[in-house]
Amino acid sequence: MKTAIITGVTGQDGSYLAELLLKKGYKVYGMIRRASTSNTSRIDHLTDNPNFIIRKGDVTDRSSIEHILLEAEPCEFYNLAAQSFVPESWTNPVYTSEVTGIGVLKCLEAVRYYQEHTGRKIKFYQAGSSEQFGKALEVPQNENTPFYPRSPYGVAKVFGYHMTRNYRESYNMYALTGILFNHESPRRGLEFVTRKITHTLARIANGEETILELGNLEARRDWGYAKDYVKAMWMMLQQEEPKDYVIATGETHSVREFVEKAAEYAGLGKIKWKGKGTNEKGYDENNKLIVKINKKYYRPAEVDLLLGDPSRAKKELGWKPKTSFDELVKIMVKADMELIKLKK
Ligand code: NAP
Ligand code: G4F
Repeated sequence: MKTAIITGVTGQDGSYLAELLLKKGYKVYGMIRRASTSNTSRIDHLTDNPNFIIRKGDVTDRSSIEHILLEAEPCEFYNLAAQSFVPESWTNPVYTSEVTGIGVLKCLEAVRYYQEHTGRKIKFYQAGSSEQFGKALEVPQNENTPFYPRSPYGVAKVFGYHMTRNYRESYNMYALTGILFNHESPRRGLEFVTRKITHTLARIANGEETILELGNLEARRDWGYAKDYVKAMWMMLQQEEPKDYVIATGETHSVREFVEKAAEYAGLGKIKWKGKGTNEKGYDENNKLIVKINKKYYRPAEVDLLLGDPSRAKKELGWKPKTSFDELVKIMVKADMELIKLKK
């Protein structure tokens, strides 16, 4: 039986990855951090599985990583833990660097030390991000595109990427970074733009909310489905040689397109836009105001356009995204409409 450790198991990706590995017959150790209120809603449905073991820990505390390594004796280690919300990284830049950047180094050091002292080998996955490309120097972005991060979060991810590559090259470790473009799902946190849109529009459609307030409608992202993307993480670690891979759909859409599509699926009809810039407003098919701009959601520095080129992953892993942009929006709106009805 293969054993894997997942840090960040309570997050969107961690929960889908745990499901995938358990289905494949793995024993999964999930690291969770102590919280004063429950943070396990995305994995509660897995806790009856005897092959799913939860251990307390924190990637800023190397000793906690070492304890889990000694107990689990894993063959794969997925580091998904991060302060992952970009705006928060301007509010708490040092904290973000400690968790999202130095946390990677602590995992790498703990794995290196464990390998040296036990003679066992571990395959290490680092959750990299398209935010590393930031103010992208070429379009589309692939594994050779230079990085130009635009936030403390992006900088921390670049640090994690370079550390992972350096541990691979210095210590001959099996360590790689998956450079994943935005991926979403009904389990996405409510502050990220896609889920904020689908959840708020579902509430508006159900008469529980009136307005969706957003920032930059023109930002473009390459959005995929999280379930497709965790499969790519696993596939990367099944290769003979460790290599970094871009995982993306190869399509880009604006926030505006996402809102328009989601409004249609939520039964609000085709949005009519009036006004310009921060005065722009969106009206539903009954001319009711449903979208407006709030300056507080603009960022100090924006990533305007992300578009990934997943050719290497397609060729070498045989991976390709299964879920289209339209399907993704539909899945998320449907899930939020059902959630709102359940709560009623
Ligand atoms: P997420 O939902 O925000 O989950 C982040 C996870 O990290 C949560 O389980 C969180 O625990 C945990 N965590 C935070 N600080 C920690 C610490 N100090 N020690 C241990 N665990 C900690 O993020 P996600 O969307 O699943 O993303 C997973 C990873 O992929 C992250 O590293 C993210 O930066 C990266 N990534 C995501 C995307 C995307 O589009 N989703 C794209 C590229 C890269 P709590 O539940 O207790 O907060
Ligand atoms: O959904 P977002 O907050 O995601 P962002 O910043 O692209 O980061 C996500 O994807 C990264 C991969 O590229 C991950 F590494 C990272 O951990 C995270 O998962 O914002 C997307 C875009 C931005 O351009 C933002 O300015 O949407 C724009 N936006 C417009 N109005 C908004 C809003 N974003 C948020 N969160 N909230 C708004 O009201």
